[in-house]
Amino acid sequence: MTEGSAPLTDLHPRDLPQRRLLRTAVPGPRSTALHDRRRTAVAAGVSSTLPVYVERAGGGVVVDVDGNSFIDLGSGIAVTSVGSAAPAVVRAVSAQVEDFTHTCFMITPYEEYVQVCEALARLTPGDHEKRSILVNSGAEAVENAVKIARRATGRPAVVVLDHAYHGRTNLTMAMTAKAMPYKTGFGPFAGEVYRVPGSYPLREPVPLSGAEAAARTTATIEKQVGADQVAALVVEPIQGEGGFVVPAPGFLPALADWCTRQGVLLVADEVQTGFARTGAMFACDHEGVVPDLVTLAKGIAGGLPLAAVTGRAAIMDAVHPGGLGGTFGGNPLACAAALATFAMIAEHDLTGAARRIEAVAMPRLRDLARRAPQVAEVRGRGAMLALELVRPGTLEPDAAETARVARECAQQGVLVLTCGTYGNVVRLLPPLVIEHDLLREALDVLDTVLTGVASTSSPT
Ligand code: PLZ
Repeated sequence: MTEGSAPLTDLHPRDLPQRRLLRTAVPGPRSTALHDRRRTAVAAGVSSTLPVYVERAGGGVVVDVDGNSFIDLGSGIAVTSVGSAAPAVVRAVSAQVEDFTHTCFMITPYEEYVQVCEALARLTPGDHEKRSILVNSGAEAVENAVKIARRATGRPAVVVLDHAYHGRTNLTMAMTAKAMPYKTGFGPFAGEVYRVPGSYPLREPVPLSGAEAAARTTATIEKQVGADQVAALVVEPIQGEGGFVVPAPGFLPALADWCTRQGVLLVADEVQTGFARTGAMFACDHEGVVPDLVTLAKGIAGGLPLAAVTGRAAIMDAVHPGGLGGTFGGNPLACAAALATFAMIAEHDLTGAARRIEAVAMPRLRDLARRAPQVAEVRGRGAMLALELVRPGTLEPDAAETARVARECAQQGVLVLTCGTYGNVVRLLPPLVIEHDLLREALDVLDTVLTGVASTSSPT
């Protein structure tokens, strides 16, 4: 399944021009017609950020049914890090689909599942012995991490942080912080989930070091839950949906130390941050943190649905045979895609590519922040970057301005996403294979939209 050393030209679908091009208004007539049709068939609860209907996507662009070509700064929410329809992924999946599409690993297993688990043991933080289970979505990975942690520790409680996002299933809704749109009206929620403060440097009433913020977190757990009741502390090393919140340095290591002392399992939810996105293979690697369990999804398989829990062998193997599973978990097409994705990350140095994206974008965003008074902070790592928007001169979140920025960028052919507990964060998650000229062009558009002034130069 591993590709030989692929040429650099193999990064994008060959016949898909890497350019921004607007042929119609956004959305165009074909997208508008599809959107009308959709309303009569698709549940209203599923919404779309930008109702342009996609015909093709790859490299750094998404092309819609009206022929508009958008610069993609979203990667389908941090999924297509190797690009959509990455040639190596297409080849691997095409070969696999000819062999077999499904047998169910719980019925008659296959080598690709084992290969993915071997690779995850090698790639994830720490050189201890590890085991993995493959599932279908980030939420399912988090669910399984909690099952495993409870079974291994014999303890009931799960602790999560303010601003956390862990999914939309019943248990993971309880673990997710934000009520609207994720939880409102969907209760009652799973029990034994406790929320405590984390580290959100911009919004601390008093500046706190990472160690001080961690002391607040662990003191709250000790007081309100009791450390000996806690199976797992589940933490996103950089919070995703909650606002691309990078904790103060030292926060994660201090939590890891406390967990070790208390026999609490540290679960790193690397669903959004994983697989080279932040300029390291995993965000925990930036601070040398070695979690007991890691949840993985999104960027793992070049766009195919796959997720995993990887963790210490003794903890993972505490679960009785038959205790974990699912019909589709570790689907062979998704496994083939994952193996091709891992090979692409290594062969094309995509962790380095994420750092190079940061090197291009960060100075531009910092310069922009000096000129755009609504930008309170620029933050993030690698190709996971964000601007938090406020009413100028205050820290009051400005969700309306954030929505305007995303809408106007789209109208100018640049796809950016928003996030944040307060809906006031513009986030940038380009595919790691995006060409730098295309990235610079997208940043020019973002600059114009935020400042109202046409930007011409790229100070890089
Ligand atoms: N953990 C850290 O970021 C998914 C959610 C989009 P699934 N984030 C995008 C939406 O509105 O549904 C996510 C995450 C972290 C878990 C998940 C859940 O992953 O694959 O969406 O279930």
